[in-house]
Amino acid sequence: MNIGISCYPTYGGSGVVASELGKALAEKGHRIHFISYAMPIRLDGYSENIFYHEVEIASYPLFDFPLYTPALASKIVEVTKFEKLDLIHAHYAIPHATSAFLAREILGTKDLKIVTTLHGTDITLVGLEPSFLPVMKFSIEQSDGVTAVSAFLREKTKTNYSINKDIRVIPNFIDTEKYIRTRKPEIRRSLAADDEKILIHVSNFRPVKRVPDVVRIFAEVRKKMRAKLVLVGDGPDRSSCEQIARDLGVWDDVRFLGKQLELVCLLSCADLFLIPSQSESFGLSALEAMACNVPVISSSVGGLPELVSHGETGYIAEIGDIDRMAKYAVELLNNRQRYALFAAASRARAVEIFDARKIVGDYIRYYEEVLG
Ligand code: GMT
Repeated sequence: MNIGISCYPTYGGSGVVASELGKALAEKGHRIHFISYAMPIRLDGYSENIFYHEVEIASYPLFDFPLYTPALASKIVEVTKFEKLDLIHAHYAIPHATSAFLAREILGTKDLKIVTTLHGTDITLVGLEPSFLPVMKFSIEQSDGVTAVSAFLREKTKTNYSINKDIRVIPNFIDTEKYIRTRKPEIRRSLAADDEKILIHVSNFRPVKRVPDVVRIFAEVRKKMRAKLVLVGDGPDRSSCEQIARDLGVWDDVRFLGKQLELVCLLSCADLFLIPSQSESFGLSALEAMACNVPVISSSVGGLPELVSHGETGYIAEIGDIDRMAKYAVELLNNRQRYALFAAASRARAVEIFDARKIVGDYIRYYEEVLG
């Protein structure tokens, strides 16, 4: 197949999923054309089947804002004409599905099929803005195929936008051969002493992730045991988290590592992953941890209960219930036997349900269905 993929190229999970899917499809011999305003960060290395088409956004004194949606549509038109795309896969509905629809109208053909994957805040937050909602609903309804990364997100889409269309749940995935725990004693030693546990969190530090809760949970855990907290990523809440760590007297035990590309070595040193989000349609970072044998403590929102199996691969608590999450963490870290079971079950769940080989196959079958 000749497949166009439009996505955000930055650190967000939707760009990661789009890039990993494209790479896996290219390995199977499909020709993949990424269309975006910058090179997706995970598109490292050369592949004869991967092509990147950059969207140029013209500026003009009259334009107060960059006009990305029409620029992307024009690029999709160009790539479809010259590369004979069978299908365009839009990751994160705004504006990718809208630009794809516009491109298809301009081309005047029904031969270019549109598959839209809903990722999270495109449905739960941004799309609900009155200034976007009608366009979102329309773009989803006009797509030939729609997938959601969790059953939670499918239901939210149907109820919030009154959409009756069939939405297929295809969960996020991970390459469990790449995401595998590897002993890294020198890195572990740089993060914590031998008798200390390591708790880890990875995110873009946006308010929706509730990273301040991560620091507060850690401060409670720290009262009961020797431990370090490793925070990976950066974003608007980083400064307040640094302040909270100082206020709670745990500054010396928290490592702010900022953005990191290589996560496996860090996850391989960790004992527990914390994800107390306010909203989370899937939680890709938690899956990455599970694949590296790291149990997860999460909030009970969105798609997290579809990923974390309570009492088997981790624990789930209400949003903001810092005491309970800290209690779960201490209990698990202090129970060597139960911990070993949870760590093994985390890896097993990642491999059995969310492995790339299985899920990429689900996408290919879905494309074939849409192409008829
Ligand atoms: O919505 C966001 O925070 C950004 C979005 C993205 O595009 O990066 O993340 C969402 O998509 C990820 C990949 O499917 C999911 O793992 C995240 O759970 C989801 N984020 C939220 O729902 C908050």
